[in-house]
Amino acid sequence: MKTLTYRDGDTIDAIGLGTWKSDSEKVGIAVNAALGVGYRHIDCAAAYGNEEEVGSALKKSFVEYSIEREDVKITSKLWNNAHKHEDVLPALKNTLNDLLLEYLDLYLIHWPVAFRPGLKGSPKDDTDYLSPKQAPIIETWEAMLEAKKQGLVKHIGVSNFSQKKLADLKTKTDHLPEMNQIELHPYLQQDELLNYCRDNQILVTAYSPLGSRDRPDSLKADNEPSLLDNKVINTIAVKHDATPAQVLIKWAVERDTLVIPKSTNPERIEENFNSINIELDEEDHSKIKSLDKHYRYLTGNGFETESEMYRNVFDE
Ligand code: NDP
Ligand code: 1BO
Repeated sequence: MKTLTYRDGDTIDAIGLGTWKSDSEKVGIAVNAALGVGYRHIDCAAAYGNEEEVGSALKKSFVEYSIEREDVKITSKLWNNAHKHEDVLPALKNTLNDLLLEYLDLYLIHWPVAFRPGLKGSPKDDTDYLSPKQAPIIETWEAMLEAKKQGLVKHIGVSNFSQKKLADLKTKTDHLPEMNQIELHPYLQQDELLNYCRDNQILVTAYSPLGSRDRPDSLKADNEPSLLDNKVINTIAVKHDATPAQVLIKWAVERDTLVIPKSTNPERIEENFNSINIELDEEDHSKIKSLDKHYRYLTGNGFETESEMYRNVFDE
């Protein structure tokens, strides 16, 4: 498996397993199947509500496949309701407890938006948020640095951060995030943000690489474009005797990003992992380049406030 390298020389496999929307009954099967076929990178989050099941599956699979803990890179994310400096370590410790782990390999600030501490579910109105003045992102970030100092996490980063938000953070700290996890696929290629991250030695993880078609309807637009049914992607798949999902995953890998397709189906989990074996050529890349339409499956609209407090999460 191709690996990407953090600033300190540590590495992480390019293809990982996503776990958002993987329901509690199925996520354990998915994690077990993934580790069985060779995945060594699992993407989790407190907000996915399934970390306990992921933790049990990790424990069982480590024994079943004789895998050492240090050979699997496990990511989790700080939810929006724990951005206050004093809430970060307790939230991380809950996640470690649920995942049955002593440490995480990577901990990310999930979104650049702060909810009222401990808020369950989605915000109903502006009173369910903390403004950037009440919960400055630099204070959240300093708590993430403290978590790393204490050895609870090996690497720290952010998710859903625009170039502007990264640049703002850069003016306030000498320790830039090591990772930015963002939506990336042929319809949303984000070359500028990718270049900024590269220039600042920030690794990038591509989420929703297959178009996230199992998202709840409330997060879907009418007539949204399908990546898996795209004609260009399907033609390239036929050319390489591969599947459309494999083309989308390998495209992300060949752009030197990490990629975390979600599946709870053991056959598709294996298919996705095997995408590493196909090789796209220049013509494929140039055809895929022309598909960019700046289309977001996850708009972030659900995190925008009526007031000016949080508007336009991605600064576009
Ligand atoms: P994906 O783009 O990975 O798509 C998942 C969907 O694709 C599911 O319906 C899955 O079905 C299906 N699928 C998986 N493999 C195949 C295949 N080979 N052929 C056809 N269909 C397939 O969506 P996600 O939005 O889940 O993104 C991936 C991961 O990224 C998340 O699970 C999460 O870990 C992370 N993420 C992070 C975000 C953040 O804010 N940081 C936001 C969104 C995602 P099935 O399970 O039945 O196989
Ligand atoms: C709002 C959904 C976040 C998935 O990571």
